[in-house]
Parts: sequence; C-alpha cells; structure tokens
Amino acid sequence: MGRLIVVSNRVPLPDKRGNIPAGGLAVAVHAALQDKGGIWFGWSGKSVGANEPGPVSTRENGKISYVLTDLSKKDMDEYYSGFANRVLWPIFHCRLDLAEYARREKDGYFRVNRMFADRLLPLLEPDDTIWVHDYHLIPLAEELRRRGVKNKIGFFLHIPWPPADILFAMPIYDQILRGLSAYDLVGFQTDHDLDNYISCLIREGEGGRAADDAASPSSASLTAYGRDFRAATFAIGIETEDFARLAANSRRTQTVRDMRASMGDRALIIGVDRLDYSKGIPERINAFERFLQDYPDRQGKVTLLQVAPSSRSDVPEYRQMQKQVESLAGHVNGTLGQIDWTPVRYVNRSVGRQSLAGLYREARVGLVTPLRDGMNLVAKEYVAAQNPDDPGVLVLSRFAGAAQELKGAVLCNPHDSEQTAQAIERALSMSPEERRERWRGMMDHLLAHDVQAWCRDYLRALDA
Ligand code: ADQ
Repeated sequence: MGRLIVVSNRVPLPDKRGNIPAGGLAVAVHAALQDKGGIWFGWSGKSVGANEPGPVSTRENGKISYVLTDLSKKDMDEYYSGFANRVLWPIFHCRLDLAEYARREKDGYFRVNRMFADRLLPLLEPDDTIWVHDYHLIPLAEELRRRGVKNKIGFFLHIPWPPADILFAMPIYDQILRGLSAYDLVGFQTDHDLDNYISCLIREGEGGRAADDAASPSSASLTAYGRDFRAATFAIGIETEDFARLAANSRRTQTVRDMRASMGDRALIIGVDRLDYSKGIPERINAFERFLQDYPDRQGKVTLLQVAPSSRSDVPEYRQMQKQVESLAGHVNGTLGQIDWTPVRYVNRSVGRQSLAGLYREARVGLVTPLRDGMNLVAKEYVAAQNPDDPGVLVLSRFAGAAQELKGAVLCNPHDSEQTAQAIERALSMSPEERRERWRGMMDHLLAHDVQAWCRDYLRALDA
C-alpha cells in the first residue's frame, strides 16, 4: 500500500505542539497516517464569503499533511446543516418525521462533494489508498471515478444504515444508494446495517450478493450498478487500555472530588451524550421518573447526572431539544425532589476526558439509551472506566450498535419506560459477583477489539 488519504467532513488537527486531539478515532487514524504517510483532507470548520468556497490551506506534521478547505456560507447551510444533518441524519436514524428535504440543499450536498473531488484530485498519486468517512461524503467516490481515479477507495459509515422502507421515502435515495457502489469496500458498524444495505440493493432491483459470495452475515461480495465491490462490518472501538488508565487515575481530579462530596451515600446513574434526538435523552429522563415512581424506596437515594453539550445548534430541532430536556429535568426535580435531594442533574456542556472517565467510574449505572445509534462509544467508555473489583452496570438500549457486542449489559427498549425502569432497578440491585462477571466479559472484548484493531482490520480488508 502506498500513502493513505483520509477524507472526512471535519479534520481533527493536532495542537501547536503537535499533540493529537484525544478520543479514539482521531488517534487511531493518525497512527495509520503516521505509519504510511499521507493526507487528511476535509473542511476547516470555517465558512468564508457568501457563495464561493475559500482556498485550500495545508499544514504539515511529520509524515502527515492536513489539507483543509473553507466552505462558503451557502455551502455550509446547504451541504452540512441542510442535506447532511436535516435529511441524511434523521433518515438514517429512522426519523422520517424530522427529515426536511429541500432540492436546493440536496444540490449543495452534491456541489460540495464535487468540490472536494476537484480539490483532492491534484493531490493524488497512483498507489494511494483513499479512505472516506461518513454520511457527509457518500457521493465522493463516484465523483472521483468520474474524474478517472482508479485508486482503491474505501468508505466507512459511522451511523446506522436504515431499512429499505425508510430509505426509499427519501427523495433521491437512489443516488445515495448508487453512490456507495463506486467504493471498493463499504464498512458498516454492525451486521444489521450491512443486512439492511444489501436488502435495499435487492429491493431496488440493482444487485445483491455476487454468485461466489460466501453468505457471511459480516461480509459480502456484491455486484450492483454494474460494479463488483465488497461490504463488511467493522465495529468501531475505543482506546480501551488508555481510557481505563485515565479512569483509574481520576480519583483526585476536582470534578470527581466535588461529585463525591455532593453525593454522600447516594448512588450515581450517569448519562453522557451530545444533545441529539437520536440519543433518547427525554425518553431517558421519563424512564428515570418512572423508576422513582415504581420503586419509591429509591427516592432520595439515587441521582441521575445527565451531561449533554449542545450540538448542531443551527438546526432548529436541536435548539428545541435543549428546551425540552431542561423542562423535563425541571419537572422531575419539581415533582419528586426534596430540599436535600435533586433527582436529575443536567449539565449542558462538555467535560474534559479525565473528568469524564472519573465520573463514569463513580457511577453505579451507565444509562445509555439511544433510540438508534451507529455504535455509541459512551457505552464502551463506561465499561472501560470501571473499577475491576467493584464495577458498575451498563444499561444499554438494544438499538445501539454496541448492543451487538456488549453482551454483559442489561438491555432495554428506550421506548418502553416501564421496562427501562426495571432495567435500572435490576442494575442497582445486582450482586457484586454478577457485576464482576458481566464486566469481565465486556472488558475482555473491548481490549481485543479496540480502535487500533478497528483501523487495522479496515485497512487490511481494503488492501486485500
Ligand atoms: P456520536 O453520535 O458523536 O458519534 P458516540 O459514539 O457516543 O456518538 O461518541 C461520542 C463521543 O463524544 C464519546 O467519545 C464521548 O465521550 C464524547 N462525549 C459525548 N458527550 C460528551 C461530554 N459531555 N463531554 C465530553 N465528551 C463527550 C458518531 C455516531 C456513533 C458512533 C461514532 C463513532 O453517531 O454511533 O459510535 O460516531 O463511529
């Protein structure tokens, strides 16, 4: 394999001293880039001018070049806030009710993908391998192929792939479906996503598994739209060992000390998410209220800490959610709280990684209840952060990709508040032996399948 060219919507740049941003994906992909040498290409995060995208800027760091392109205000509105986050994101998370399709924004999405292809083209060498990330850039391979690029091009989808009936409700779904066939390897988070994708091809009458395909649930040789390519499952992981170490060393951080002091003997239940409707935060608060009603002996003895920094505040649904979560937390605190007990603590900001690791470790229960999630790294971080001698229990939505792997979690249906309340009670009353046994199985899995393994496995498969 020659150089590696990574393309993603945003590029996690190193700081001035060359330190790579913390957090799994950035670290693993940087390691692969450092190993092979290459380019990380994407949007700078800045929008300049009204209509015309700004110039490309390049920054070198060791064997890696970061090539960043500014977008125009129009591009940002149409491609990013528009089609990517108001059509693809809701539809891929099965929220047809929230999708707002506008032809102008769809045009902006394809225009930015063409612009990315134009700007990437002169940087490519014949033996480069290209790895494109996520739903913002599905049409990129097709655009590169149109420009004569013969290189190996891989794609990884970080979010779920929807069932055919949902996908087909999206105008121009056929262009999105066809777009993926221009890649050599399409990676999904779970077998379920892969299966949904193949079902879409079959239902569309445009292809499916090739005649010599081995019929594995985790990988497929496909023929579609006149092209032969592969698709497979690569469940993304975290930096398990590093995160566990961070958590073990977090006892003395101020956040953890403050948390302890304020909790006394109370049990902590933790939820950590970007403020996003896919994460099921309102449903979680409702389930917690239900739990306090169904198990009144627990009142005054547990607190739910929900940490949820705002995201995508330029999309109206996200601003509304912020108000909704505030009001639900206020409702539970107002109706059930006591002078010396606040049932729900809601923190609307981001927390540093070490503090986060420490808070996970303090929590008896990790409450991770997305309505739908590609993987959900919070679930994996919660497990990695636990004290092996006295681990907490993960309550996990069956609709998170992570539920396919984390067999020691107590699974729940986030749409069913009664059942989620039971799962919380089950977690809080579990014996230490059972907690340790469940945790050990999950931790062994996470150590063997960390983010470096994910990156290595994907690139090996693309290279094969
Ligand atoms: P996200 O939707 O962002 O990712 P997730 O996988 O949970 O969701 O990752 C979130 C990351 O942000 C975690 O590392 C978490 O620690 C961090 N984070 C969240 N809230 C935070 C807070 N308040 N303070 C500090 N850090 C916080 C998308 C897909 C997922 C998929 C990932 C990776 O939607 O399904 O798992 O990509 O592929």
